[in-house]
Amino acid sequence: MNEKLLLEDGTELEQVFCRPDTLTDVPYHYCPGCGHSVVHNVLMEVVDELDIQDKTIGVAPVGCSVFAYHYMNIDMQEAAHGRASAVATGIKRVLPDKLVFSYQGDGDLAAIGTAETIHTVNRGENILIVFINNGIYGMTGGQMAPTTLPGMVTSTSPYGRDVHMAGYPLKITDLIAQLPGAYYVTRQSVHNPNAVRKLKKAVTKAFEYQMQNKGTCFIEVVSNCPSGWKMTPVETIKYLEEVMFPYYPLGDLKVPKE
Ligand SMILES: Cc1ncc(C[n+]2csc(CCOP(=O)(O)OP(=O)(O)O)c2C)c(N)n1
Ligand code: SF4
Repeated sequence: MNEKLLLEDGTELEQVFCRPDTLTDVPYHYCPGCGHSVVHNVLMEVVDELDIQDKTIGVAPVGCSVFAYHYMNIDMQEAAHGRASAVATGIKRVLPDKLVFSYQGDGDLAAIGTAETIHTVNRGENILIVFINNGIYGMTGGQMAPTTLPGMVTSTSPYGRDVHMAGYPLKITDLIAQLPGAYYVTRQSVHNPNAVRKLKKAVTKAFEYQMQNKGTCFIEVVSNCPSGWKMTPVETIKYLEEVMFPYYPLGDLKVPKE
């Protein structure tokens, strides 16, 4: 980055963006407009900029991002559904000098993995947990997740989520922020360039805190699932702004005191 590009006519251009070395050349399998790919880019740009490619270990979930290890050019470990934060705990304890993160969807982290998530944060494990909340089980056909909004239509709630039958959406990030082991908890998104920049800052901070052994950093990204929501990518952005963000407000939930 910040290299000069010389055009054929002699014009010099400053290069302000390039594909980070930390992303492989493998094309993403994600649906068009899906937030997963943008979050992958952000994570790897930060790893690139902090020059930590050789010491970062990611833990991939089960869900649409199950193949994250194909794209992130770092050491990666696959975890069973919901167990990514427990696997990340093991890796970090054995290799404390490495920077470890788990990457998990809402079905993975807030349904089957609820216990692992809460206990990992409660122990204050010195890892980063990246939580992609698209309000649905994307990979398996768009079923209702704990995070599905009231009235939201999914393949298992065709008349909309009925809270009297299925309960209320689980704001697991709000719970996490109450735990003493949580050092930095924030809710971000990738629905526009400004949001992407904010997410990048949050990821950078989280890795820096991990270098200082501060405890668990938890970043929720309120994301979209055009296929599961049965919307165009543009329609999902409107839905995020008008429906998802009022329920899952963006911003920091817990910031370090200093
Ligand atoms: C133990 C176990 N239970 C259930 C499944 C089936 N399964 C695979 S992915 C998934 C849900 C994924 O949804 P989410 O974590 O929200 O990620 P997304 O696909 O939306 O990114 C489920 C239920 C599984 N693979 N293993
Ligand atoms: S099903 Fe949804 S979460 Fe999965 S890749 Fe497609 S848009 Fe993304």
